[in-house]
Amino acid sequence: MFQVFPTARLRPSPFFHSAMAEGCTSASIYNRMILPASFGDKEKEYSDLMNGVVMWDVGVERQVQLEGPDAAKLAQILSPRDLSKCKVGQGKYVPMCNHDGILINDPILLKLHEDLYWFSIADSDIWFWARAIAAERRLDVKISEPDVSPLAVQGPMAETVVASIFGDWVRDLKYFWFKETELNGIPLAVQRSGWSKQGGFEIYLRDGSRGTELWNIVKQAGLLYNIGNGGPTSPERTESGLVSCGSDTDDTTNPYEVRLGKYVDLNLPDDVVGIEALRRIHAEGPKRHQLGLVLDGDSSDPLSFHWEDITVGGQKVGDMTNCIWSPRMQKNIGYALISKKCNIGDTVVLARSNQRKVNAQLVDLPFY
Ligand code: THG
Repeated sequence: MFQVFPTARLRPSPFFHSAMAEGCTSASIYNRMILPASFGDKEKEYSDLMNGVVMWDVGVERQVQLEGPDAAKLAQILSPRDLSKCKVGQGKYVPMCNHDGILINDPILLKLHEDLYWFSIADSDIWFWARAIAAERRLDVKISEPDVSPLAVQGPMAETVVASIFGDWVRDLKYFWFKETELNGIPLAVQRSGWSKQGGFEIYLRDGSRGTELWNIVKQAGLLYNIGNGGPTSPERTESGLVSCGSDTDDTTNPYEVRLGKYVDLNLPDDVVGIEALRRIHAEGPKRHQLGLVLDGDSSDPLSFHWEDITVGGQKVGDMTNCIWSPRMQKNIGYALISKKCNIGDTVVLARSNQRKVNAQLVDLPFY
């Protein structure tokens, strides 16, 4: 029996003990934390997400908090998406780039007050990055990782469950908008969001000592709808075309290559990190793009744990960055990060690491 020990280097989320008690069987590491991935029945976890409702411990989605007179200024410096119209209570999906225009994270930004923001981050150390940039620019802003951990409720029945807990006001939340609230004195924020396209909410727990209590409240309310356990679901996110920064990207990938160009505003001032590089990349035209792959056959070993070469005529033209069995398509599908010379409709060859060569068609994303 393999065991891991939550420590300062592998921090448990406030929902960790509940997830273990519910029978979590596999996990991933994200932001130096344990991300529960499965509870032993992936088919059920997928079908609960598609047809019912699931709850996920996504406490690994850490918040990088910017607080103080220059918080808004720093938020804009850190992101090439125009934030000038972002309202208090609104969230926005924002690319984050380095000075070379390379994507380093793709957080959701939440504006809590005029001078208080959270970047709800993907898997990379943005806390360091934000502090360094703020110090170099001599900004008056405090940067911290607050005690805030999201619990996701996803699926077509998620709204019913979340409304039964908080009231009908949650039904009026627009996508990525949120409201600060509390439940039995537990401080929370509730947002319409989540890393699936099946609808739902994320409940941001703002007191880590009350994780089990919140878990039990959601579980209890969900019982009526057979709420399932699970975690961010690879087949669904792939079918839905969601980006996983750090999996679908490497350390040379810019936002234009992975369909995030629409979130870049090139007219922003020059002090935005990466904006000059992004203008150059945009003018020259990105060299690669992200397309869908539909693999031939019903290969029994679809999982790709690392990138695999895509070739045409024996020449490498790109990489397959993920691959998974799609229950909806009954095919192995994946993403290609591939030369602009290759396009939708083309057939390519996957030089798979197990030596087998598999043909695949390039298609548009998202699949659904
Ligand atoms: N929720 C919260 N934090 C997060 C994630 C989350 N941090 C890590 C990671 N997920 C951030 N990445 C994404 C990627 C995609 C989306 C959300 C977060 C997403 N994209 C939609 C799409 O691409 O269709 C909508 C984007 C839009 O149009 O605005 O939802 O899930 N708290």
